[in-house]
Amino acid sequence: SPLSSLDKDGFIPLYYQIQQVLIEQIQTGKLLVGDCLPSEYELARSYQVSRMTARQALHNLKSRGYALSQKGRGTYVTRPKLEKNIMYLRGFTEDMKQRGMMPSSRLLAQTVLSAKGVLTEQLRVEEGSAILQLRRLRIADGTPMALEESNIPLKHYPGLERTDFTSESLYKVLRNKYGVRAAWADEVLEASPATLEESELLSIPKNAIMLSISRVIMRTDEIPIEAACSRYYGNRYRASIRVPTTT
Ligand code: 16G
Repeated sequence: SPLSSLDKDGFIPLYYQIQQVLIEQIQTGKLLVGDCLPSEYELARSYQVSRMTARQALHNLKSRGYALSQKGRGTYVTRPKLEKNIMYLRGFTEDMKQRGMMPSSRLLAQTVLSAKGVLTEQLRVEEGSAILQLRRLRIADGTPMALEESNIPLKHYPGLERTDFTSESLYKVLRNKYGVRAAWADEVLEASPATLEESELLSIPKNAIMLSISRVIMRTDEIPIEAACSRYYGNRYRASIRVPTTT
């Protein structure tokens, strides 16, 4: 029953729990496109919550594209948006712009090398196949934020090595020139002290704590886009995610 499905003593807000129950019903087909959702009043009554809480849950469903309200018809389920932001993986340039900061880079190296070892597995290419490697210092509003190494399999992106990455965004080029769309990434986060080179390039203390984010990012057709490692100075950066719950 609705009553037993809410965790009233936990720290997950009630509106969020209700919203997730409704989303699950939509995703599993218990509620179909065009079906009416319970009204604010009905939700409040069956979950024993305030009207405000019920309203918030419905509001979120609408803003996330699951539902629409129409006078005289109530709130009904709509076709979900084709692409949702959860799977949208931002590059550094885009990320900084979104925060209202001015991104720039210092290109430390741009080389073509032949794949071996773990890179062949990550990028799913044969030994010796051509990889474009970029090493960049990533800067936001004039402050160096991270040292980044990117490895891109040229097999899938021929000619990419001729782009001048002094100021270009890698993801922008991949998107605009190669039509690449990112689907998902495997990421590993770990902490370690800065190397001497890193402390000099980032102008940070020797042995400063770095947050390393390594990732392999994949296209919708399961072809690898990039194997990368970004090393952020721990005092200038932290990572956060929204963890979905299962209801
Ligand atoms: C991010 C990515 C990095 C990618 C870069 C592209 C992480 C940890 N790293 O920094 O892999 O190469 O964006 O940025 O997310 P760009 O489009 O500005 O070149």
